[in-house]
This record gives sequence, structure tokens and C-alpha cells, in this order.
Amino acid sequence: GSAKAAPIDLSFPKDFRWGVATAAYQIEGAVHEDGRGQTNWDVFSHTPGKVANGDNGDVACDSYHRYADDIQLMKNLGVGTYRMSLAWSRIFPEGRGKPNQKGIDYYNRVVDTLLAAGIEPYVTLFHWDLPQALPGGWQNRDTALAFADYAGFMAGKLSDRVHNFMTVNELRCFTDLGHQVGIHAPGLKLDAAGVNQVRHHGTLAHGLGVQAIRAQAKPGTQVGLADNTVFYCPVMETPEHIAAAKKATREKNAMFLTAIMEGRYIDEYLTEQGAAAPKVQAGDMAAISSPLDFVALNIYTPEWVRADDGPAGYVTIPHIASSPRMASPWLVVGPEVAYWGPRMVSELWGPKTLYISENGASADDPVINGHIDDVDRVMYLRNYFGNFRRLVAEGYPLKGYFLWSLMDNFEWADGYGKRFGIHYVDFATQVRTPKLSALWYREVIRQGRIV
Ligand code: GBH
Repeated sequence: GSAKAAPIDLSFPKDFRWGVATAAYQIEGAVHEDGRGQTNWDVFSHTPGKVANGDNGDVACDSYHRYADDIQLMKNLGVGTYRMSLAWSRIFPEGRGKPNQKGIDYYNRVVDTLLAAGIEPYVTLFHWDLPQALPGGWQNRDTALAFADYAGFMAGKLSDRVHNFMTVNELRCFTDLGHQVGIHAPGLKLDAAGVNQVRHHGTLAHGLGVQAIRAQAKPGTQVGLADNTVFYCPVMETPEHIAAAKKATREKNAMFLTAIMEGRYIDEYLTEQGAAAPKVQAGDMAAISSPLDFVALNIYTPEWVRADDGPAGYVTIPHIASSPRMASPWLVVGPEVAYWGPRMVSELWGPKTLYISENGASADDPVINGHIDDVDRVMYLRNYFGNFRRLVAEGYPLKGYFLWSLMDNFEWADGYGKRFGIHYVDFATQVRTPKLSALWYREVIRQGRIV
């Protein structure tokens, strides 16, 4: 790092890229429109008991029709970038086969409207809404191949205007939460071997996707993924605890980011999984570890680690009931993860460029004097921003940040009950209203520093 050059006024570099993020199923609605095919989340959310309040994404924020209004919200914020995802089943309603021109037209309109507003789209190709027609879903290796075909096809269509693609969002969520824990689509509880195979198909989809994008996109197109690495932070900033946190980060992410960055499943993982280890075909690991232009991280909650004399060399420190949390019980507050997470990834694997593909919080949105005063969210963001700033000031290659989320939306198994937006959405009227956090973020962007 170049600590001597660090600014002392809470500022970020002039070329730091500020953005907001959303995902297709969480905002678009219009699930039966213009030839969109059914997805695993349509089926899951319409299965009684799976999503809070029986909510589903049929309408969501109606962004399919209101995208121009949403882009106007972004313009008012002053963001330079927007991370959005494409609904695979709008493009290939059956997951593969004949493309649906109306789906392609929709994303062309969104991209063109963004560019006209001076906002650069960063496109995620898979944010969990899997075409239901693909037999066996992620349990079937063929789904990884179908993903690559779709990813390459859309990169070919958009790369004259879109310069940054992320293959998949949060491998751990759509594999483990969908197939081990069962709280996300398709709601399965497979055994260890089954889960590991799904994980392998997920990472393979990413890797084959990278190759397909490179083959079909314009030269210079930047490719990465949005990973929810589990971040282990040292309890104290001393060499032994930092080394322990690094070891934990590498080992606990063995099936995802470690495999992608190192091109193999490390011995610790293979030993731990034994006979349940994934079945790997020749060439898979080379595909999975295809070189990336950037790594993007979704950062919410830390795990804490300290050095230990035992065989692992570290022990993790569990969250307790008194750990501060935002409105979602899982969202334990730990602003230090915004520094240590990317630093650990940098030290372990040295990616050229890092982005924060998501960071944000669910919070209560009290109305005070006619304004939505989400002070909790502002305080959360401000604390995390301080740690991102330290990371940048020390010379780690963090180039941009996407706040989750532009607006309240369909929060998966929590339905509409948990709000992550910096714009409030009244789902009865679809009116969007900036919260205090939107006004605060606009000022951060305008001044390029933490205010
Ligand atoms: C990300 O998930 C997603 O990419 C985004 O779509 C989502 O809206 C956003 O962040 C906010 O959640 O109920 O305790 O078993 C973050 C990962 C996935 C973590 C769901 C919490 C439920 C944990 N989240 N998970 S629990």
C-alpha cells in the first residue's frame, strides 16, 4: 500500500465509481409478459409456506414497465454505474434453444436508456432466477453448459455498449441455500455429495461462462463474478491473527472463490468431504479458474477469527444474541469486514481490480416530519464506507461500489417484509420516495467523500 499518499479528508479517489445494484427477479415483475419463461423462483414463491406472507415476484417493483423512472432515480442520485441482472428466461424461455427477441429488446431498451442518462451498466448474467425448463436444474451438469451458451449469447448482443459482465451472483446462496438448507429455490435438502455436485456445477457455469463471454464479446470486455465470500476478520490487527484470518478465508471458501482463483479444490476441502467430494471431469478446473478481469464482492457480515495453537491454526468466534444486527437477523453489523474482506482476497489471490458488488442493509423506515428517516441505514453505510476508504487509501485496488439497493424490492424468502432500498417503494401504488439514505448517498457521490 501507499499509506503516505492517503488522503486525510475522508475522500475517495476522483475516479472511484459509485453505483447502485438490483436484480431482475427482485424488481422486474411482468413474469408472464413478452414470452418470459417460468423460473425456479416463480415455482418456489408460489409454493405455500416458502416465502414470508406468501409474497412472490409477479409484480415486485414493476420495473419491467417503470425502468425509465428507476433510471431517473439513479440520475437524481448522481451514480455513474448501475449493477443489474438479466432474466435468463426472458432470453431463453426454455433455458436454451431459440432466443426470444422481445426479451433481448427489453434489455436493449434498459441499456440504451441508462447510457443516455450517463450511467454505465454492469450486467450480472445469473442472479438466481433459473429457467424451470432446464431438467434437474443445478443438479444437472448440462445446466452449466446452457448457462455458458446464454452468457456468451447476451455478451455478444450487449458488449458494444456494456463493458463489464458478472457471470453469477453469490454461488453459495443459490447452491447451498437452494439445495442444502432449502430456504431458497428449489427448496431441496440434498446430502453432502449432492450439495457438492451442485456447487461444482455452479462454479463450472461461472468458468464456462467466462470463456463464452470472452469468445463472443468485443475485445476488452471485462469479466468477473459477484461472490459472497465468507470473510474472516482478525480479532486484532497483529501478524498472527491476520495470518489466521487469511488461512480461514482460504479454507472456508474452498468450494467457491478459492477454487476459482487457484484452479483446484484444496486438500483441506477434499479431506474434509471425503467420499462426498464433487465429481470433476477433465478440463473442469481449468475452465473454473479462467482468468478474470475483476473480482466483485458482496459484503454484509463478518466472521471473526483468532490465532490458535490447535491443528487448524485458528478458531472462529461465534456471533452472539447481543451482536448488533440490522432488520434481518442474519445481518450482523461489523463495518471492519469492509476493510478486511477485500484485503484478505487481495493478499490471497491478488486480483487486478476489485469491486464491491453489493453492500447495504435492511432497516426500519420511520416517517418523521414527513421524511423517511432511515438513520440506522445511514449509520450502517457510513461505518462501512470508512473501512472501504481505508482500504482504498492503503492502495488496495478497489475501483467501485454498488449499494444494495436502489429501492425496496422482493427480498427472496423474506418477501416484501425486509426493505433494503434507499428509495422507499409503496408496493400498492409503486410510488418511489427517496429515504434519508438516498439524500446522504447523493451527497457522498457529489463530494466524493464521506459526509
Ligand atoms: C444478497 O444476499 C443478494 O445478492 C441480494 O439479492 C439480496 O437481496 C441481498 O443480498 C440482501 O439479502 O435466513 O439466516 O438463513 C445476501 C445473502 C442470502 C444472506 C439469504 C442471508 C438468509 C440467511 N443473503 N440469507 S438465513
